[in-house]
Amino acid sequence: MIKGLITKIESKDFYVLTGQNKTYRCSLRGKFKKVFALKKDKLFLTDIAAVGDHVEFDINKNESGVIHSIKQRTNYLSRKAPKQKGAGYRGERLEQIIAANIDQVFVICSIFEPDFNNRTLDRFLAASESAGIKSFIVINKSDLDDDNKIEKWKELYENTGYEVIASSIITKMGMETIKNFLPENISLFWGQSGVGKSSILNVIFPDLNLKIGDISNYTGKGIHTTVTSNMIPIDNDTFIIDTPGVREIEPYGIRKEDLAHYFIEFTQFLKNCRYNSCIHDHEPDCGVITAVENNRIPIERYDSYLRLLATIEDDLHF
Ligand SMILES: Nc1nc2c(ncn2[C@@H]2O[C@H](COP(=O)(O)OP(=O)(O)O)[C@@H](O)[C@H]2O)c(=O)[nH]1
Ligand SMILES: [Mg+2]
Ligand SMILES: [Zn+2]
Repeated sequence: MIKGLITKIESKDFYVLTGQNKTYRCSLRGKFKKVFALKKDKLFLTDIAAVGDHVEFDINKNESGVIHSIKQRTNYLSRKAPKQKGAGYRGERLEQIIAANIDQVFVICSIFEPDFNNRTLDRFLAASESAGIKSFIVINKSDLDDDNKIEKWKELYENTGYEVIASSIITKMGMETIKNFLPENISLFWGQSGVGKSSILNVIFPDLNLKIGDISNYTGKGIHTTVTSNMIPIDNDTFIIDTPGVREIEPYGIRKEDLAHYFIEFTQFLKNCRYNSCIHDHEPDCGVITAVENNRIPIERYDSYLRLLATIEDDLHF
């Protein structure tokens, strides 16, 4: 039995990297047919093995492998699987795992092309928080920021407690800052298509040669490729994960009554709510609503919160 790390998944092929720096193409043993994950006391049907999973496998005569066991994850990042045409609402793969066992997430957005969208950013942040993973915000394409929009957003998010890095692959702004956070960590680069995730990684690690998306991709009209996250070893303790294009994500498995915990600056006000079951929507004597009125919580973040709250289905558990 050999130990390894899943670095890439293509359909039913799992690419597993060993300590000897060799990658084997593996399949999953038959027993891994369905896996139910427990998240916030509810069961969900979920992906069986993900990029970042530690596995044990055997090698066949033809040098391909069979995975026998998957080590328990310390954490994992996921989103609601996109609805598939023809599939029932409760169809399989309700949850799509982006990657497992991550130290930190860089949520990348751009100020222009595509336009900065704070609600989209907040969805990525809430998903990372619900997975219990530290996240950084990168606002890229600062070279296109003609009317200084980045400054306002940077200040807003810094006040909530996030580290915000303004960046550009043209002027190289922010590249050293991002690079300095990476050593000895497993770092995942997440965000909408076209914001510059792969471009930034190519600047920081010029040997990578990651594929750069066509600018038309973020309009959603481009061809949808089905590649998964791609984990790249930098050295023995440093890994980066580039993620494929998505237009939008919905966090998965978050209950209405828990959502406020994933808006980090809300948490200090929750004790002021009159009702334990408060979802900070319309309830009287709500600590969050009061904080919004007193400008202690930015209205932009509360607006994101309400919109996200409205997308959480009550029936999505069994
Ligand atoms: N002006 C400008 N364009 C950028 C910057 N970063 C990336 N791009 C462009 O944005 C497009 C999408 O980049 P890509 O790295 O593929 O984005 P990804 O989908 O997030 O990986 C490409 O045409 C890049 O050349 C930047 O800082 N400034
Ligand atoms: Mg990319
Ligand atoms: Zn409340």
